[in-house]
Amino acid sequence: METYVLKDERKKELEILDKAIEKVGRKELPHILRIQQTVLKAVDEYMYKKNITRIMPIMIAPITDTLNHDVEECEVNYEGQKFDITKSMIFHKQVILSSPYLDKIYIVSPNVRLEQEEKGDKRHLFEFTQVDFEFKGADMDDIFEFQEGLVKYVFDYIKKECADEFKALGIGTSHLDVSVPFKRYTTQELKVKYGDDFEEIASKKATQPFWLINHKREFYDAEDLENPGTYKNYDLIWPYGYIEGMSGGEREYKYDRILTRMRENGVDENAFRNYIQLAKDGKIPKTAGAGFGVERMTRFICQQNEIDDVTVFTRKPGEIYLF
Ligand code: ASN
Repeated sequence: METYVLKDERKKELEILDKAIEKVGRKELPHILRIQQTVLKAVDEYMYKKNITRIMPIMIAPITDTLNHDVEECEVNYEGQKFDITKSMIFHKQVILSSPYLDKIYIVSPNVRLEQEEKGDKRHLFEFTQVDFEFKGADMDDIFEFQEGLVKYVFDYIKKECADEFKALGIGTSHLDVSVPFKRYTTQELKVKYGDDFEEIASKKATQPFWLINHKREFYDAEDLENPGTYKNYDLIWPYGYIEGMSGGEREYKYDRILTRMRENGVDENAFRNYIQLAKDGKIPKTAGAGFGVERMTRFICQQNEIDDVTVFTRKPGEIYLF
């Protein structure tokens, strides 16, 4: 009996193996990957021209992003110390900018977030890469202008460089004809208009990317003290139903504000004691920044049904993984 079960399980596994190899062998894949490669090339060029310093990613660290939703924990023990696997480099970005010699930085940053499986979810991978940037002294308007310039630069570049790829994928490029500045909406106004699913509905109706401002989320995004309960943070929403593609904010950087927000959010202060110490010593500067998902941008550009369509190996939550 036992051997039958084993055989059955093995049979299932071999079917999954076939599927995994079919996924690697899709004829669309090289075109999608070429477009993604061109995105990264254009991003690097844009950053280089703007004199933004590229930092190499950190993959494990004693602190990482607290996130605003639950994911499974994954810790690593090394030399008697506990490390988390990077969920985002938000705190590293702030610490890097404590240097008097660095003002603007970015990282092509791999992130691991062990998301729960959700039915119909087309936009999460449990590991992905974001282009994560942070600027000293910047505010929301600076980030909007910067990112609008980046999106336009990347899309114009792709249209020029990747005509053959779009032809091979059988899609046009009119969704990449963006006009800046992008429209700005607050979460409150769209909620009144469309109800709880406002992000998805507004994205489906839109034909241009737009900003969605004011989200109640992680402690490090700055609260607007002139309008308590509202926040100086933002998402960039891709149109045609592709939803969130980037998020960021002005940051809390003052000791008392960081502590207040941590306490409101129930963050473990002991785990963050060295970060808090830096804030107490006035070493965390005023900054703003954001990060956009590379695979999400690729999915939008290539008009793929779901985010896992742009990966070589499946990283969709809830699957069985062989590689
Ligand atoms: N990169 C984002 C930011 O800069 C944070 C995140 O990925 N959760 O705000």
